[in-house]
Amino acid sequence: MTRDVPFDWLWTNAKLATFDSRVEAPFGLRDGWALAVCGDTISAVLPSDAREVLEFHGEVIDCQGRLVTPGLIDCHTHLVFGGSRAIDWEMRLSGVPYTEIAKRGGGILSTVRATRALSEEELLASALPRLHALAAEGVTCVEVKSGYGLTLADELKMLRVAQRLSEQVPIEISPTLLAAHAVPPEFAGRTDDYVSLIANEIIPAAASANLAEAVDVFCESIAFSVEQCDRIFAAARKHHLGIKGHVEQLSNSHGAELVARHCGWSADHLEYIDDAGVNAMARSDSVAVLLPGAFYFLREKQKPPVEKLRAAGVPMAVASDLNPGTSPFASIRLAVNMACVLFGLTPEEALTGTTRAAAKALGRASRLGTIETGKQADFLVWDATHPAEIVCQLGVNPLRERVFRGKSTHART
Ligand code: DI6
Ligand code: FE
Repeated sequence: MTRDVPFDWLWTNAKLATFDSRVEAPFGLRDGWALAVCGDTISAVLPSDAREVLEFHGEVIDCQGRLVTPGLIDCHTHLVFGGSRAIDWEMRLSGVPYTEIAKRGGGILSTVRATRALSEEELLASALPRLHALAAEGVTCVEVKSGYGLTLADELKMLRVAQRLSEQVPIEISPTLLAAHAVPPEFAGRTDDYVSLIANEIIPAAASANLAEAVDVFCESIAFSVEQCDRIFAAARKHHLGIKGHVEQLSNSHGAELVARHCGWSADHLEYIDDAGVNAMARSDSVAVLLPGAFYFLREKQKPPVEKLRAAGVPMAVASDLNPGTSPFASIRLAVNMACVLFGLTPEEALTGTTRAAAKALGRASRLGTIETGKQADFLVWDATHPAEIVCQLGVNPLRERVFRGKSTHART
């Protein structure tokens, strides 16, 4: 074995879909290659017939030609919540629009009531099955938002639950403070006062307790204005937190430009983004996060302008938006499938959207999202030979082995 590359494990005879942008083949494919792991890090990516591989005497895992991808990253979820919104859905199916249900005190606020009523333990227990479902599909990193507490104590409770999830499941959590999700009933008619509470108290408390990495907002006519979101982002930046925004989902309020102006990690949804928004995103380093689950479930008609985003070179991520009201789907594979069928992404773009681009949308591009030397050893072995197979057929899970930080956490014999 070579002296300069330390290996603990060697995964050989793999079809590596590296998603490394420097590899010119589609999906960054390297057929017949090997992946070396040292501790929790990828220590080398090299051909299976390289001298170092042939001379290695440690633990060798023969992938027998199977497809290996980076661990999947779900970069936008609201997976911690109480209650169910099946009744809302029934109403919407009979013709009542989402905005009307929200105005009647249903929608987000009914989930707020149910979430406030649960203890931290109960909230944790209710979130675990959703997290297990994502992990079983190969998700190794997931963003989790608060936003159903809307008081200092309840937002921090949600963020503590998000943090504790990673003690229960081998997965990396990226916690996001979304106190600006809805105006809580106590602040009805006093949105600016609630924004002050977020900027002056909730953001500083979450930052000092190290419970959030980023701050998100719902920038929409039924939620917070661009000016209010601007105040919240300024507070977030003061505390060195990343910036994310739910923008242009139901109408165009120029939220994407605001995110770009604050050098945000991502602008999410984007169905109604206009040319000025696309251009602003192209100039900034922000990722466009597409959420086809909500588009499908709300039976929206306006699609995000994928061709324009593509032409402008804006990186596109795809996420589940897992939440009780508008995207109740604990499946990243379904989100990728929908991104292709409903939004017109290619399977390569959509899978890049749950690997390399998703890592960037969570400020983790240097550590996660591709199979490259030096990155965290999060990868998946699939019973598949072409990447499109892993998202084409749903209902059968082709995941064979899930490796998180170097260790196998799920193996099918
Ligand atoms: N946009 C969404 O799609 C979710 N939040 C948001 O700002 C919906 C969340 C919910 O309805 O509970
Ligand atoms: Fe969302």
